[in-house]
Amino acid sequence: MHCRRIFLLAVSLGCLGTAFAHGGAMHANKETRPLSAEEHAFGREGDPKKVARTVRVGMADTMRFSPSELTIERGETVKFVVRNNGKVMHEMVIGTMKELKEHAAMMQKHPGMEHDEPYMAHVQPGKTEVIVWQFTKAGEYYFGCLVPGHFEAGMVGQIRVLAKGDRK
Ligand SMILES: [Cu+2]
Repeated sequence: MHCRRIFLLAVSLGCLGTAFAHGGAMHANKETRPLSAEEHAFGREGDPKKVARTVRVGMADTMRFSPSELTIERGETVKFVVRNNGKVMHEMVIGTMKELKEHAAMMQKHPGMEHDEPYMAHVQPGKTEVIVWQFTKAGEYYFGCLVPGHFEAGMVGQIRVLAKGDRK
């Protein structure tokens, strides 16, 4: 259902032409539009004014994120500064493993598909993008690169969200 919504979004954006291609002009939108109030299993879009932590994430053509394991406290608003150190396009998409798997499968089927959501960053080689996300629920979540083939090659990391007091 989630993926279907993204797909419909992609189709409608497709009509606007290529200016909205992957990682392009949509980011201007992202900065000026109001915060999304949409609740996901893994939280909601974070308010840039309430960032509690900044986490730098690197992406490489070895199909790895670094770091690939993150521990976050429930309620924290995290600013991810995502840098692509490679020579090909990479993405960071936050989600549950089920969502990421479904979405990766869809990206394989429709490689040119355009998608953008507050929990994604599409990063051109040598560039840096930002995601601000608030993790409202404790649990095990993931972040993956959904450029076709990358997730399947192991380009995935884990985010553990701990309830206060859980940290060992
Ligand atoms: Cu990638």
